[in-house]
Amino acid sequence: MPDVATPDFYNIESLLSEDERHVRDSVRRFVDKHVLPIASDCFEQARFPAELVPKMAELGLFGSTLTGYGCAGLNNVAYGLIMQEIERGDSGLRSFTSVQSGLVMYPIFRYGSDEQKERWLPELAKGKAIGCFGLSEPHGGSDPGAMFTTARKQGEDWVLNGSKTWITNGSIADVAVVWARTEDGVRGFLVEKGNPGYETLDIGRKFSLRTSVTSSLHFDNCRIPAENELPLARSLSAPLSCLTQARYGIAWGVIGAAMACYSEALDVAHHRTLFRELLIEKQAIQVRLADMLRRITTAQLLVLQLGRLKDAGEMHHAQVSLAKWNNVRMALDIARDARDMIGADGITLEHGPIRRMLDLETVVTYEGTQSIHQLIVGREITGAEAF
Ligand code: TGC
Ligand code: FAD
Repeated sequence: MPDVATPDFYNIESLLSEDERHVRDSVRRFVDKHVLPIASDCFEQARFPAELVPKMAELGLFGSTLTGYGCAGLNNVAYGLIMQEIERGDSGLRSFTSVQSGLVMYPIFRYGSDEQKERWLPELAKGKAIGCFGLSEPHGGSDPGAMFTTARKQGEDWVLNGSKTWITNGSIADVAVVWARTEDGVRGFLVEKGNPGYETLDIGRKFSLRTSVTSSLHFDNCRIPAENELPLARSLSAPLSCLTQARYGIAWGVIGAAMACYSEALDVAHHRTLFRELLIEKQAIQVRLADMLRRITTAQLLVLQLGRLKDAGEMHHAQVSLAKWNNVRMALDIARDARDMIGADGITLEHGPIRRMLDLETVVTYEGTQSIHQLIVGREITGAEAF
């Protein structure tokens, strides 16, 4: 009989090390105690639960795979389990963690100078500084190579012009990792909050990822010192390599959202009587629950192997694309099905699936839409670009 709240039908537990299990269990406890009790209210109020940031930092959840600078130095499977557990609580909070870790701390760690690392990584790890990642632009996020934001050298400084949109953590970020076109190709820059010529504007009326702050970033002759350029980022492959980190975390994270929906649908089916029988006694309901478990189990095995490849330094970014596409689709389908199995009650925030479903509409779009990931895998199979 599978565990209801956190299904593990194939005893994947036995494939985890003691350290990996320990990390997962401590995040699981944190989510049960601090995230799940407030997630629906935060969603309804469109409120980012900033009060959780210090607790998450204390648990070592930011930049957890990095070494030094106060980071935990965990392996990638442990990192994936962290993402799974956080998203079992809330996709917006997982998004915050993905951006802080994979899209801000990672590029500073990989492409930054020693001074940039010393200045930002310890503060970001402690949650005392918050970061955002500005790549997408209004013309179309799927094609970042066509970016319009420019950076021009003026004396020793760089001057940025242009705008980014749909940026997670935008207005609450102390530091923005911004990608801009220069005469020598795409480069990355650290833009600090309050820098003259730099403004943010929050995007409202969102029906998805309501617990996460999303903003546009505007650069109007924004002058930043030369030392704020990321010295080792030399082309578009730098921001794309950051996306690989975030996509990897998403592929794990959405399993948490799917687990939560499955578990709630199962619970309701155990207690609701229709046509003189409990719902769990209906064949059609059993088929739907079995199908959810099938999809969750295959997604769990997929990311575990992906994580082992990543830890061995053998992971290819097209493998991450397949996992992001498969697992987000799996979670979105399960959320919709769970919503339906709860009937009319399922459209209220008294139950989780409607919130998960709406949030997953973002997750299927950001970090590469489903079509983009299909085309990345298609290119890998055929060698032909079809973007
Ligand atoms: P393309 O020719 O494919 O690549 C240019 C160079 O980059 C290398 N590369 C990668 N490296 C590491 N990881 C990846 N995922 C990489 N993808 C490509 C590639 O090998 C090449 O290197 P080199 O040395 O030969 O120059 O570039 P393209 O312009 O044709 O782009 C192709 C495409 C469509 C795959 C790319 O533009 C793409 O991935 N588009 C989707 C954009 C996207 O996902 N944006 C996400 C923005 S961030 C976000 O959504 C945050 S959400 C918050 C959260 O995570 O929770
Ligand atoms: P478009 O690129 O305009 O795509 C529109 C449609 O066209 C999609 O269905 C797409 O699949 C399809 N399409 C595109 N190209 C092709 C093709 N070649 N063939 C067939 N179909 C195609 N970005 C950041 O940089 N940083 C962030 O922190 C960030 N956070 C986000 C948070 C939220 C809540 C959201 C919703 C988005 C966020 N994004 C962020 C932006 C996100 O990465 C983009 O939304 C995404 O890359 C898609 O870009 P787009 O929305 O402009 O859609």
